[in-house]
This record gives sequence, C-alpha cells and structure tokens, in this order.
Amino acid sequence: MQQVETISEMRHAVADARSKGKGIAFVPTMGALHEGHLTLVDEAKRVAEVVVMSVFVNPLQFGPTEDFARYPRTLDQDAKLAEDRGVDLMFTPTQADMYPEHAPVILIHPGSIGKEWEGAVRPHHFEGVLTVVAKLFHIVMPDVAVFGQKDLQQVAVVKAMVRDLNFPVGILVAPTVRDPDGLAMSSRNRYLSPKERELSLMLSKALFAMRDAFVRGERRASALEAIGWRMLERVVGLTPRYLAVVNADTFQRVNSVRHGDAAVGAIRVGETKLIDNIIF
Ligand code: PAJ
Repeated sequence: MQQVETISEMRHAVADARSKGKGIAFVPTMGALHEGHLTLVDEAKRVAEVVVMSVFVNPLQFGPTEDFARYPRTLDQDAKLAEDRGVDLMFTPTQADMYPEHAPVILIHPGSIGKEWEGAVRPHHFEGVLTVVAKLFHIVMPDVAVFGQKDLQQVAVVKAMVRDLNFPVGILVAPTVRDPDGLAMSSRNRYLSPKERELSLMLSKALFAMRDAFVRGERRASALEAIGWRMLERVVGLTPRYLAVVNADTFQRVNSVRHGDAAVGAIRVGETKLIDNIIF
C-alpha cells in the first residue's frame, strides 16, 4: 500500500493508475477504522482494480461544540488495517493542504434533503460533508465511490450532489455492519463506557421493533414511530434526539410507509451522539 499526504502526490498516483487503464474505487473516511469501514473496502475491491481510501477528520463538518478535537485519530493502526484489507492507496491530507485559506469561501449546500434530522441537530454538518466530498472527488477522480448505509442521510445528499452537479462518479452503498448484539459500529462507540454502551443498544432495538411491526403489516408511519419512541423514552440516561420514518431519497417524512422507506434515529448517551437507521 502506498500512503500519500499531499494533493499533488495523490493526483500523480491516480493519474499513473489511470494511464495503465485501471478503474478506481474510492472510500472516504475520517479514520478510527472498524469493520464497517473495511466492508466498504471489500465492496470497492469488487468493482475496481485500484482502491483509494482517504483518512481526513474534516473540521468543516463539526459544529463548534462537537467532538472535532477529541475525535479518535489512530493513523498507524488505520494504515495497517487498510493495507491488510487490500487498500492500494491511502490519502491522508493535512488540514493546511485541504483548507489553505482556513475555511473555503465556496460551500455546497445540501438543500431540502439535508434540512431535517441530522441536518437540524447539526447545522452546517452536511454542508461540510458535501464540500469535502466534492474536493476529494476532484482530487481522486474515482469511477466509483463507496459509502455506508449507516449514514443514510449522508448517502442521500451525496447522491443528490452527484446527480445535480453531474459528477462523473458512481455511488455504491454498503449495508450497515453491526456488533453481534445489534449496535451499529461507529468510530464514536469507543467513547462509550460499558454502561453507556448497554443503554445505546436501545436505538437499534427500537428500529428493529419498528421493522418487525412493518413486517407484521403496520403501514402507518405515526404508529411505527410511536413503537420506537416508547422504547427510547423508557431508558433512563438516554436522550432521544429524533426518530422518524422518511423517504430514503428525499428525507421527507412519509405518512404511509412503503418498502424502501427508512426509519432514522439519533440519541445522546452521556456526551456521545449516535445515529442508526433501518430500511423497510
Ligand atoms: P466516517 O464516519 O469515518 O465514515 C466513513 C464511511 O464509513 C461512511 O460512508 C460511513 O457511512 C461508513 N460507515 C461507518 N460506520 C459504518 C458501519 N457500521 N457500517 C457500514 N458503513 C459504515 O462518513 C464520514 O466518515 C465522513 O462524513 C466522510 C464521508 C468521510 C466525509 O468527511
């Protein structure tokens, strides 16, 4: 595995692969890699000969009171995991290289898809995500990029950006990887104490209960949401942030639920904010 830090080195490495006629698949991450990230690599390897992974904790997508400073940075371990999984090129740019003017003047606005849910509890988050993803796409110029269902609203805004701004990139989505007890893997899970981890499990349980009710025939979004809310509200020490049934492309609430719609939820446990979703 080749590891490159500067944008110009990255452009050269990619141009070299391209000149040999190789297809390029890209997996953007913020590091602190876990099995969820690594399954995206598996997916990338299935569709292209060269797999590029970026590790960049993007300050632009964190709010002023969020965890940018303490976000886990485990670059040596990440490099080893990425190499073992078959990443060919790892891109680890510095903040100064990505944002030489400190903050960019031009930002990409997520529009109506990024307004509610994660977009409402984290103002400017998706603007930061789309802006860095657009920059990374322009640097790496992949044929395909792989994202995780775990961040479903992120998938929706990235797909819309690619469509509306004509990026020549295919977007693939890989299913959420969970611990055996159901907790969706996340770099932020390492903030949780054992007790907090236990409380956090209720988010996936609530989403699974909503899915079970859908499978049994319930189609009213309000009834499904009530099932999930009741489960979250009874856990002392857990603060629900939102729980809703939405169209998975538009992220607008639906009234009558169809296959392909999603339940999205977010909670806070102690200082840690976690999100999860299921698709009906
Ligand atoms: P990060 O949170 O590091 O996630 C990188 C990718 O891994 C995202 O596509 C995310 O959805 C996926 N992922 C995380 N946990 C997963 C899980 N349990 N199962 C499957 N996929 C999972 O998402 C970001 O970084 C950033 O916003 C980024 C796109 C890199 C832009 O900065």
